[in-house]
Amino acid sequence: MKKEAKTDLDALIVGAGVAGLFMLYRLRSRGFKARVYEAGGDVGGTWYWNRYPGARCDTESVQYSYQFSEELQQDWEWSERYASQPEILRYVEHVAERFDLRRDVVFNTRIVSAVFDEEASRWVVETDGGERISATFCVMATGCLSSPNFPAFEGLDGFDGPVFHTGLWPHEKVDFSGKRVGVIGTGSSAMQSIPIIAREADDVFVFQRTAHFAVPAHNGPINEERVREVKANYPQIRARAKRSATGFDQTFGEKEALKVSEEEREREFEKRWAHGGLPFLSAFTDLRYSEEANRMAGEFVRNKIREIVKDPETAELLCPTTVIGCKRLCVITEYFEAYNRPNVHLVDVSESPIERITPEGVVTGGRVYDIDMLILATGFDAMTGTLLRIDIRGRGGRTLQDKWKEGPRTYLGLMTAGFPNMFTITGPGSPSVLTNMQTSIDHHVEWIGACLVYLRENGMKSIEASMEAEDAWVAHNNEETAKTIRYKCTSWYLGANIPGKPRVFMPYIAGFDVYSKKCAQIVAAGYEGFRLIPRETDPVDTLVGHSGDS
Ligand code: NA7
Repeated sequence: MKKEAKTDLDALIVGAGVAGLFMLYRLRSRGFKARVYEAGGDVGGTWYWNRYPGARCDTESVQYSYQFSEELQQDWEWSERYASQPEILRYVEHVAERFDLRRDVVFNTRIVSAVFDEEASRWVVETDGGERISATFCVMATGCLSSPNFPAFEGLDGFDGPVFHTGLWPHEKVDFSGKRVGVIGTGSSAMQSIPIIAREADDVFVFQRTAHFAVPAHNGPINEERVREVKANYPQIRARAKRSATGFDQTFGEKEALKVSEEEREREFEKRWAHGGLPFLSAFTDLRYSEEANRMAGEFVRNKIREIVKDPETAELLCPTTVIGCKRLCVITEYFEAYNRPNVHLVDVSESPIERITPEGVVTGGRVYDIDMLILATGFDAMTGTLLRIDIRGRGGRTLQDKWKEGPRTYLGLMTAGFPNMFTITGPGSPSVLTNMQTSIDHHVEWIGACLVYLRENGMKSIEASMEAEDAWVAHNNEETAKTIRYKCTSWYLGANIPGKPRVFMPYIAGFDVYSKKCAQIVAAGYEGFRLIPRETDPVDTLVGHSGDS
């Protein structure tokens, strides 16, 4: 028999990463009783799991930080321009400690199901330990990249040595010395870890299916003058970030690459290459829309790779042929240089895929690559993977798996019709992974926090996206995506890295600035497109904003 559900919570939050912890803080500060359930052994989310060597944020540390507490942002000292995983984890732990958050987090506990009880208007959530908890609201702070992708390589289980996934890295140091290490994948995780592994290992074999674009981080000790300036101007910096398309305070080029001279174009690319990081993609306004402009930016990077990598054949293999910015641009430290080492070997698996794994190693192109240790840097079932692994059932017992079988459908990436009182932080349909995650998380947490206060103050028991508003939002998303050239190549944004996953461009592409303005307008119009149901009344008479759905 199922245990009786505990019913003491206003809100149950899934995930104690950057988003879930802030959600807890915000709801607590607004007088709600909230609790977080976390599969990991401590706080940190992404930064708890991704402990592979070289793991580092691709957002500058001074901008990859919470903004809800002025004291916190003034007190915390980052040591590097781009913080490493251990430092970010220490920061998140510090936040948990400083605001006494851990007392409301249940660790080592995975949520396996969440079922909406329509009569009680509450979510009944079950843990992997069989505990059942009921809460009025359920907030999924489950992260965008939290379900590691394990490709179905034949023979993987029979491999003789240890196998690690970068997204589930062990807590203990992995010793590569004297080892022949195989790395499958060449996305950010691989690019960050390969140069470090190569310093220790005897040999590193990198199995590359697609060459990814990357720009240098130019990481180093943080510039004290910059820190002083940032700390003196945090309100303005945060405000500028919120007014930008990317959620970063950065310089955006205002010209079109196709409308300037070759010299000016090269100068701008050089300047951005020398500055380092993701702002490279904002050099010109047409890089995301014009294939020709994009090709020019791509060619600039390819020429850099050709300059860095000494062996011309290897250099050519490392040169991406896709659209730059289509797959997530990687921000690297000495990745291409690693191929100048005699112990790093690039294996092209684009034409002849990995056939199988034997006890000795990796088989491709009819050859066995003998290795002692295998690293899967094979990415994630992004944005929907974690949500769809939970048995989520909304009105009429409809599962989220069923509702999203053709791809995710949401209103603003915050809610999905038929699943009242369930929110997704940085869910599909919101700018999320195309922005500074901290800006997007901050926005969603504040939006949800204010929404719950509004419901309480107005005597509402539930809120739900209307089907009509959701359909319109999905259509708007698709229209915006179709305008860009990002849609034309394979990436995890499109679900293309997971066999059988519907091809839907998941993040909202029109920019954080446009998006957050829309969210504010919707609230100002009385939560337009949402259905709010008062306590103790007939739902049919109480439609707010857009009316009616199925
Ligand atoms: P990514 O960027 O998804 O990279 C995964 C890599 O694994 C990529 O190079 C894939 O090749 C490769 N891959 C996946 N499956 C296979 C198979 N079956 N055979 C060969 N190669 C394969 O994940 P990361 O962890 O590096 O980065 C994720 C995000 O974290 C990143 O975007 C940042 O936002 C932070 P493909 O390119 O699909 O051909």
